[in-house]
Amino acid sequence: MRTFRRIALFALTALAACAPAEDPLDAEGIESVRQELRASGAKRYMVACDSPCDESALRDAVALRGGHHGPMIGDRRAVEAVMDGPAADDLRTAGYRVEEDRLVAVGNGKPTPPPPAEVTPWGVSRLGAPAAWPTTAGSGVKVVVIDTGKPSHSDLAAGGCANFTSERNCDDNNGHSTHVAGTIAALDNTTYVVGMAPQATMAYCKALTRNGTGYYSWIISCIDWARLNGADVINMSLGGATGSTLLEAACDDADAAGVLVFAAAGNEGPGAIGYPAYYASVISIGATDADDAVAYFSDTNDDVEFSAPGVSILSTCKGGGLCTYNGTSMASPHAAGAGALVRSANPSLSNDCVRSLLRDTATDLGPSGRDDSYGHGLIDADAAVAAAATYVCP
Ligand SMILES: [Ca+2]
Ligand SMILES: [Ca+2]
Repeated sequence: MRTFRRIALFALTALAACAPAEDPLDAEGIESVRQELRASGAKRYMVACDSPCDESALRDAVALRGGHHGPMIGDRRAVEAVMDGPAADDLRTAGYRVEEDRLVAVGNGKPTPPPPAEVTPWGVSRLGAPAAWPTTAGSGVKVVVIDTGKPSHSDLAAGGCANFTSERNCDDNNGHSTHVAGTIAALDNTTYVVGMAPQATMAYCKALTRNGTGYYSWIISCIDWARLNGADVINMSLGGATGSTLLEAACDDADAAGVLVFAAAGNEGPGAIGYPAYYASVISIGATDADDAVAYFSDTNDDVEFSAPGVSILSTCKGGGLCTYNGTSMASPHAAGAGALVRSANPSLSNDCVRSLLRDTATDLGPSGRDDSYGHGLIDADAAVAAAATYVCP
């Protein structure tokens, strides 16, 4: 049994937040059995029986035919099973009801074809990025996205990638990283969308697998990789509810090395805390909507530093096209993009100085001054870039 804690991405697949169900067959001991069975052409099935059949009889029936059974399904007289076709047929012959267990996908949005002309997403406009582009669009700044891997999309420049997950390659097979990357740096090229800092150099570190989860150890490896490979900015649209001294140390080291570290505040709502966002060395970003209201899911706590758009965010979609996501996962890359613009406008500013500049230029919202929902307010990329060249650090 693994004892590592898992960390999850902070995109909501729908506005109704719901915890993803644990895959009941996903225990590591079972995984190797599944792989063997799959190698022999086995599939997932649901095997049901009628009264008076009981659970143990059902499991025995599967095991007797060389299959591997999982837990009971809901309140059914049915069990999950992995087995080959002849075993399934044999169970049917013996009177069991056998169905193939197929995948259901979340409604993250179907890719849509490119709009007739390039769209500037509302969040990019709201933070004033287009007004900053005559000064800088992020050139010379390297942003590392620690997420589900390297996108493949015509509206994103190619970037390097390191993979610390158990998956074989660095590709984004989830879609979360692709969406996050588009908000930071979708190209200014007349198609699809444009990101906050379209001339920033992008790189990717894969710390989350196709189902959007990964171990703290993988995140830590990615933070260190980014620091040791010339990152100026890190975006982590992910988090877990438990702290880790190793995770905090990795964030502290990145900050000390001059890497601006942005993270999603979290999607657990008022009073909740997510890590790594909660660490002092990490800039915690909450989510707002098009009316500048705090998103209901956005974590509010004494560490939220800024807010940025995170509701109905249009960006690049895995497989091509565009799709709309919600979450503090979408707010953090807006802020990271703004951070890239500021760093590009004046590379000599220290991290503390950049944070101070972002604070001094933010649009205060809600109660006057810093509050636990908006932090210091909505980031204003235009004002921050305009002030960067001559900013006097406090
Ligand atoms: Ca574009
Ligand atoms: Ca305020």
